[in-house]
Amino acid sequence: MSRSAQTVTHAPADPRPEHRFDWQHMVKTFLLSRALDDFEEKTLLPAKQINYQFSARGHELGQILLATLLTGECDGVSGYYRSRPLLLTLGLSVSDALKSGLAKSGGISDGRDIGVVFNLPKSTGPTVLPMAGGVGTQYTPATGWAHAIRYSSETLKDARSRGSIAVVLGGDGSVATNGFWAALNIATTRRLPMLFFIEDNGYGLSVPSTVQTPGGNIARNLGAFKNLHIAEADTTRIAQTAEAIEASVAKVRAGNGPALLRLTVPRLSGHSGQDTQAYKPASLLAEERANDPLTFLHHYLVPDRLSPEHWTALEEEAAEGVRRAYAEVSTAAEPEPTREHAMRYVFAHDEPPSEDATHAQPEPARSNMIAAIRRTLEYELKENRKVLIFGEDVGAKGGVHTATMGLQSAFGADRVFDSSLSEEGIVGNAVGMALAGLRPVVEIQFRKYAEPATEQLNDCGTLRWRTANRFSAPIVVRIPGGFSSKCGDPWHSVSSEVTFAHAIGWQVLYPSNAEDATGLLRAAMRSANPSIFFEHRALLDSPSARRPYPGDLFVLPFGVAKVVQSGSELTVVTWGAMVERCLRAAALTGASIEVIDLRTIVPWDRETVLQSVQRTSRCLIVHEDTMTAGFGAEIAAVVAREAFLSLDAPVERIAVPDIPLPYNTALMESILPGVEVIAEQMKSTIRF
Ligand SMILES: Cc1ncc(C[n+]2csc(CCOP(=O)(O)OP(=O)(O)O)c2C)c(N)n1
Repeated sequence: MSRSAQTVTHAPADPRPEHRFDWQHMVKTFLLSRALDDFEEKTLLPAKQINYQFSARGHELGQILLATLLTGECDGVSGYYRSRPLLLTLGLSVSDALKSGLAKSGGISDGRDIGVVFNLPKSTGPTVLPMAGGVGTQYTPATGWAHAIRYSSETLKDARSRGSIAVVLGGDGSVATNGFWAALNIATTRRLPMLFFIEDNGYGLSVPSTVQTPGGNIARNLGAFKNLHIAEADTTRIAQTAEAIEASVAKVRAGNGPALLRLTVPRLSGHSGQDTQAYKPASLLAEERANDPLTFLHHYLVPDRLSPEHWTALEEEAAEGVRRAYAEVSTAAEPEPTREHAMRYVFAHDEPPSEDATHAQPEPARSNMIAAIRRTLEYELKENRKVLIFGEDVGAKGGVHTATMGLQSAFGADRVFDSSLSEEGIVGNAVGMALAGLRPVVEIQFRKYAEPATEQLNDCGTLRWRTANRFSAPIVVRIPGGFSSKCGDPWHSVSSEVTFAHAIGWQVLYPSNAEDATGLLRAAMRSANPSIFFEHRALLDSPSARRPYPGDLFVLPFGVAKVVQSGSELTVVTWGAMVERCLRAAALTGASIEVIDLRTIVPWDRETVLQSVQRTSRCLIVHEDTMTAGFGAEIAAVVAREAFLSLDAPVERIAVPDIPLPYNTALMESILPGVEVIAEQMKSTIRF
């Protein structure tokens, strides 16, 4: 028997599972969802009261059946813009649904996000993870939730999470995304309790599903995928659909690893309110209308289980419920969201560390930076069982930079482990874990290789804001980068910390020595906000970055620069590997030069920089990132504006020109800010 024949299950034709479902309740929710779509499509959209409308018309049945089966205390669902029927079943109120579309205060996001991008926090029962606008982004966070369920139940012995599952909903277009494949790999290789719930309406916007996966059927194509239970159902067949959903949920709940269920559904409206569906032939539109699951549900229940009068009464009740909620929402003295309010919730406020914690308790011997990082990770792993560390090669090998050497054998493979080679997977997985309350610390092997994770990183940064403080994912992403002591190259030596400064919601930490690395990493691992922790490759074992290990309790505050050398003639602002070069350059000039190590890029210490410039009247910024729109440009703009009257010379910048770092070592050094070049610029700025 072929593998696909073994794993693809077609549910029996008509087992009539009527006793297991509260059909009347389901009809109510179905009709409510229809009434909401009707009201939006026929009233609010033409009146331009809402700007986005993504009708769930045609998708309701499967979602409602699924939602009624999410009975695990720690179940988590990651949905997308067509998932409103599921949310209505799980407790989203009609007025919150309407408020979200109308961009009113309250609702799901306080007018911040488009109406159908939902979330639903729950202290018990199914949580709906924050959705996002990007197709495919819903997948990898769901793997993190599934992983957290298993970790909580098996390692932390939390009885609440036992038997809980993660579910991710997606359309047939979404199966072409990187996120889908990253999540599928993670879920199947780790055999996670996760259900992929694919609602195949035959189109991704205007593109047919045959363009998304060969033959247009992802379930059939995945027949040979190991560790994946596969099922299919057609939502015009009510009993078959109910059976297939029930069986898939049960399979995952029983701990048999992940499952993928493909439901065939019609899309009965355009992709969104603006879409006329001109790309669909009239015969297909007619066929879709004929395949409306609501008609089939009616046949299935009326008159045997529900009288025609009862059905009609439920229809009227649903329409009336929507009208009533709209009347309340539109007339309520609900304040419009304000600008002041919209400025909140990018970051949570972390309590500053205690005075004691910021004082180093130095050991006699000096430690290099990588050993300091390893010790910090080790201590935090010991202190907090919610800390997990993963990434490429961080397990048995201990990381290509050795930051996690020995940690897997000390703490076990459930705490420190290798990930698949997918940066989107690593970050999205971490986001889901953090949403579930764990404290993941992930390693991206080299700065450039964070690029595949860009979407997950950006969405993680805006998560607290988008959900108006309902959710956050405080992950730590360790990223080695910059030139190495031996050579550079375009792949392993990228800096580009400014990219993360520009991404909203990230703390960006860039230590120049072992002591600061310890204090900043520990602070990041305890922060309520996500952090990028930049590890400069040339500093990991450089003598200049060695410091006595400052102790297991040492923590540094963010946004507090260090004046590493005081001076009165020039302020130099720098960070990372340039700190030491600037100190050497300053020594060559014989002038009195203040050197400030910024230590954290977001937040950055404006006060220390501005106070220094006000005294010295001159400012030079030195960084390794490329010149154009490097972070130096931001500092220069602030200094030019805020210290304008104090300046006796133009604010100067030295940075790498706008080219990648070359491999040839001498060539690389000619590109990097060199000690002599820095010294010359220092002298000329002082002379100006
Ligand atoms: C990454 C990304 N690319 C493109 C889009 C624009 N877009 C929004 S929905 C959509 C089609 C998605 O189709 P599918 O996943 O099948 O879901 P359906 O709308 O059919 O339910 C596209 C192209 C997007 N939101 N995100």
